[in-house]
Amino acid sequence: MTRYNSTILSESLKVYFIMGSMNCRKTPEEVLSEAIAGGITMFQFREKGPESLIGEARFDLAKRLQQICRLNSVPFIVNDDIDLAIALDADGIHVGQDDQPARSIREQIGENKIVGVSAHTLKEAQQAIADGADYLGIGPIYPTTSKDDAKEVQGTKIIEELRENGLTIPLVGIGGITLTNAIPVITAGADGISVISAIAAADDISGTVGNFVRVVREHILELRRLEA
Ligand code: TZP
Ligand code: MG
Repeated sequence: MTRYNSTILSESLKVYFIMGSMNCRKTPEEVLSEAIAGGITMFQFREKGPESLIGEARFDLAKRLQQICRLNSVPFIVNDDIDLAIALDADGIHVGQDDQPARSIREQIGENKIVGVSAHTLKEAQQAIADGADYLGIGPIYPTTSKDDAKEVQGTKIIEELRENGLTIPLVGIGGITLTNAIPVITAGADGISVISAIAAADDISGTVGNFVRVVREHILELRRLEA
């Protein structure tokens, strides 16, 4: 069952930026501030992998990035780490299939927080919804170099399959999404796109985000016109 208002969440998923310090070519604070200036609609703190911060440094960075999000009314989501999400009173948490089960995450974090779950099949998606997910992350849609243990590339077909099977939960596509391949993700039925490298590694972060926002919104309007 979905607890979080799905219309609001669908808006927040339009351009969902994910990063940790290891994805950044300047300070994470600068990268996040520029991404917010460009118009990102949600942020996920994902500090993991060989070069990532640990312990107090990781906690302190999370807190600083959360503060930047708060000042700008951008929802702040924590990847994987339920203890960090609770300690920071984050707006929500995102978990994968290899993390704690979504049902237990929902029980620990409560009804009023956003729970996102990565799903790769219809069965995983249905289970995540039954376990209390508010939105699903679907991918990798395209090849990605930002996740070492990424599953097989799925293309946009998986999103179409979920919609054809009647799933109405907010969905976001992830994996290798760029300005030139974002539109098919929306056409397939996603509410938005989530992006690491095409934003974090851009020379002009705010300009790139602005273009993502424009491309996604214009295409959603176009789909609505075609449906009318
Ligand atoms: N989950 C599936 S693909 C991926 C994650 C976290 C990485 C997405 O990063 P990028 O750089 O946008 O391909
Ligand atoms: Mg995970």
